[in-house]
Amino acid sequence: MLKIRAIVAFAAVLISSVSVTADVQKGGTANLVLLPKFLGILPFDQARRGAEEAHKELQNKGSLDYIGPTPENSVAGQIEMLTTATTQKKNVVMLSNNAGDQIAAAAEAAQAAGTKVVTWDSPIPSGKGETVFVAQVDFGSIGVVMADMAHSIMGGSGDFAILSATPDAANQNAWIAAMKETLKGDKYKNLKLVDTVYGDDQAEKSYNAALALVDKHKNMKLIMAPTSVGIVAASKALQDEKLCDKIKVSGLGVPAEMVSYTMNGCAPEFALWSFVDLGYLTYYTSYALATSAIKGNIGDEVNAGRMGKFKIEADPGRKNTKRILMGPFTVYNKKNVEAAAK
Ligand code: RAM
Repeated sequence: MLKIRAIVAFAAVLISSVSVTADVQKGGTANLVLLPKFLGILPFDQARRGAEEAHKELQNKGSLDYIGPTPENSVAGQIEMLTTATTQKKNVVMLSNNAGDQIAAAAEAAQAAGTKVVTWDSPIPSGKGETVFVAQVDFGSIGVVMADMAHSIMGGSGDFAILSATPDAANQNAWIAAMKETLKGDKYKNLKLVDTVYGDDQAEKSYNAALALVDKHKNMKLIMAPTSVGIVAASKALQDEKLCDKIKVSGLGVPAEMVSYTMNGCAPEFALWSFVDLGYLTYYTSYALATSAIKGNIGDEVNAGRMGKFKIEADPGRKNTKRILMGPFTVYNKKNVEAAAK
């Protein structure tokens, strides 16, 4: 009996190791482009680090380019760069979309010419021209996490406002919609969302937008910023104005950039996922597509090295689109932010 069990166990190990190596072959050739919303901020640099880690690990004989527009020229710049990558016959463009559906035509043209478009961080809302979206966390759950942070920071009642990124940003727009949905629940009935403004993921614009909110809404208790740029700018604005005892900040931010504001009470709670892992998983997915290990169909499995296996599934947040769900979320506060910031 023991012997049989041992044989069965051994066979299981064999089978699982066969499927591991069959999935993604190292040493292939895939020319990949990592195209964030724009260059110059920490989350996208972290995603690049993850992609480079995967690039080395897979011994890709092809190239990994990291390109992006400036924040000021993000929408037009991304469309132009996607079009250029298509002309250059790149295998996959890994896109964090800042252009809403304006980029769909360029993405469809890319697909028609043989360049796949894998989105990460921020999808193409309609899914047109998109092979699959690598979702950092479930977009619906971002709405719940933000509503819960607002609820706990404001003690269950009060006015608050949103300081978002750009008005076109597909990810922020989806998260704001998800939060509004969550706010309909009884638990949140005393929370009042009084305004939504945009700082375009630019530090100075976001800083000024935060100050304008303060001037306009005298009873505002919280600024919710679902952007790593906006949350830092709002925290700094309130700190500079010595308003942190009256108005708090929350949202999505990078621990290394938020640690001082969390420790001094300006931003008691915020959340994020790992952008390094997001870059790594996106790279594995794109490499698997480029080397034909997967086709990009629902049910296809990506064997993503140190992160394990991920399945392509229907994206519950967008009609007729596909996603790979990464996760998890981490909520940061005084207890864990210092360790995460190191
Ligand atoms: C900014 C960008 C990015 C978003 C984070 C939370 O860095 O807008 O797309 O995911 O904030």
